[in-house]
Order: sequence, then C-alpha cells, then structure tokens
Amino acid sequence: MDSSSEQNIAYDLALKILIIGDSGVGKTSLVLSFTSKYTEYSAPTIGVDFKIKYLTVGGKKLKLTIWDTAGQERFRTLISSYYRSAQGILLVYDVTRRETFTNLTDVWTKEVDLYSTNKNCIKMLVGNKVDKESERVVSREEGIELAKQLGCLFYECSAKTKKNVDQCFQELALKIMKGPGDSGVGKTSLVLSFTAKYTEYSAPTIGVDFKIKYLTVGGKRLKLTIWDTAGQERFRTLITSYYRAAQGILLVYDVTRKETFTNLSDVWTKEIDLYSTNKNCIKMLVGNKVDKESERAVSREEGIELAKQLGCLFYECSAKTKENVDQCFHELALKTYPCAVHVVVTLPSMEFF
Ligand SMILES: Nc1nc2c(ncn2[C@@H]2O[C@H](COP(=O)(O)OP(=O)(O)OP(=O)(O)O)[C@@H](O)[C@H]2O)c(=O)[nH]1
Ligand SMILES: [Mg+2]
Repeated sequence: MDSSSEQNIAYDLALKILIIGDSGVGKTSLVLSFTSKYTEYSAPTIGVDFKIKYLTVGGKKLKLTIWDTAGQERFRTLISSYYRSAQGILLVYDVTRRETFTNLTDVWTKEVDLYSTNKNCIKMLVGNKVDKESERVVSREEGIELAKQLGCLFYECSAKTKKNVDQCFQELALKIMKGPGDSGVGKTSLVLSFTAKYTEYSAPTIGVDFKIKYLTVGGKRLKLTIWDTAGQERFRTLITSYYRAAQGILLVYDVTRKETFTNLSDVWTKEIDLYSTNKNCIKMLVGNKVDKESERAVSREEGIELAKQLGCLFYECSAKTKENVDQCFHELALKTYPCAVHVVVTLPSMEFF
C-alpha cells in the first residue's frame, strides 16, 4: 500500500462524524489532537472544515471523515445540512465554562433533533479541557447525568494532553459499527413465554427488567431470577453490571434476521468476555422465532456451528408457540445447577450497537 497517497488506502467501511458545540470549546483542537497534533493557537472555524483519519477498530479498517463545524451562531444555518448524513455526532462542551454545557440542551440537541434524519445516529457527549481541573465548573457526574438523559455516550477528555481523545473516536466508531442495537429479537417474549404467557405486542425493554420463576430440575427446587436486558445500544453500559453475577446467559438471536446472529460474535460475546467475571457461567445460544419458518435467514446448522465455536449450548425455539421455551430454561438450569446457579441473564439480541 502506498501510504503517501490517501486514495490508495484500503478500508472496509467509511464513517461520517460530525462535531458540534459552542465556539471555543475545543472542537477543532480535538480533531487536530486526534488526526495530527494539538496546537496551542487555533482560530475560530469558519463554516465547516473536515479531516480524514484511517484507523482500525474491532478488526475493521475504517475511514473516518470528521466534519468540524463552527460554533459561532452566524454559521448555524450553513452547518445544518451536515447533520443529515452523520452516523455519529460528538456534542462538545468545555468543563470550565458552564454555559457551553447548558447550551447542549438549549441549542445543540435541538439542532440535532431538527436536522439529523438518521434515527440510528450515535451521539456522544464530550467534556473537553479536563487538564484545567482547577477551573472546572461542570462536574463529571453532571456530565454523566445529562448523557443518560439524552441517551448519549459520555467521555471527558483533553485535546491538549490527548487524554481520552483516541478513546472518544474509537468508542464512537465501534458503536456506529455495531448498529442501532439488537432490539426486537424476542428476549422479553421468551421470558414471558416461560414465566407467564406470550403476548403479541411487547415494547422494547428499557434498561433491565426481571422475572422470577420457581421450577424443579433434577429433583431440586430452584428459584430462577431472569434478568431481561435491553437490546438497544443506548442501554449497553447500564446492563454491563448485570453480567457479573450471572450463572447462566442466554444469547438470543432472531432466526429471520441475519444481523442479529452475526452480532452475537461481533458484539455480545465481546461484552460477556469483558464483563462476566464468573468463569463457570453457562452460555446458551437461542435462535428465536422459528414459527416464522418461511422467513428464516439463519439455518439451524449455522446456529449449531456458532454454538460449537463459542462453547455454548444451543436451542431453537419460538416464544410465540412456546416450542422449546421450557426446555431452554430447564436445560440451562440443569447445567448451571451443579455450581449452585440461580441466576440467568437473557442477553438480547441485537439490533445493536
Ligand atoms: N487547556 C486546554 N485548552 C484547550 C483544549 N482544547 C482547546 N483548547 C483551547 O481552546 C481554544 C478554542 O479551541 P478551538 O479548538 O478553536 O475551539 P472550537 O470549538 O473549534 O471553536 P469554533 O471553531 O469557534 O467553534 C484554543 O485556544 C485552544 O487552544 C484543551 O483540552 N485544554
Ligand atoms: Mg473550530
């Protein structure tokens, strides 16, 4: 590869990222810190500028096009057209200037709602200039709280010291690649089908829900606490803490949606490796919605093959017809039982992140 010529650089995926926020918060400095190097003096951006950076994230070669916009009000109309195609948006504030933080709610998120047509766009709140700790007026906790409210990822960083700068962009790219989330694979339906009864309509889970079911397996009466987690990307951080205590994990995909299946390797198993501290945790791959046989996009054989690779148990089932639903949970309980397991986490599926 000829690295002197940008055109010749090969990549798997091109992502567009937009940076917005008040003038002087350090948007240009962040982009420079990430793509080349921080310089103490940076003039206010006129209109929109862009930088390109190649990097490898999650095994994929990415070409990031970063649109660096002007914070000054007079450019607002001009930059509105750049929201449309952005797959990721960094909302930047300066931790030493409170008005830049409140303007995120008062100005910038309104612009996003107005102009961003990409519903799957991933947003990240970024508190910049943490090197000026003694001048800080916006606490880390306030930042986290607002990010939660807005459904954004969150980072604090310093364009000057480069602290967390690479991490911001990498995390954003990773989340964009993971897609909007694996909502809708049928985790909640599965839990309801097992503990109560299947209902045709089930709203996306918000955060984490749980159900308890008592059952007798191998002559022992067990109490199963089933944590039903949200598949949507924006809840990902929240649910990580639930992995820790899980003695069994159901990894659910939708047999009619191939991407929910590929996300198992791309996303969910990585999350488990990262957050599950129980080495004896029993995992089970579950292909849901087999009642929709005519729409099937993932074969039983592919499921079995992946389960083998991941060292998981395997079942195909239908929350709707209840086919194999009891069997899934019984089998999982039976396998976890020797290590005194009562807890099951259902991992959703993916729309993911
Ligand atoms: N101490 C410190 N100063 C920073 C940091 N980031 C940016 N600055 C300074 O803040 C000033 C404004 O930075 P810019 O990057 O130009 O701000 P901007 O958000 O691009 O502003 P507009 O283009 O007008 O919207 C410059 O003097 C930078 O040197 C940082 O992390 N720490
Ligand atoms: Mg600028």
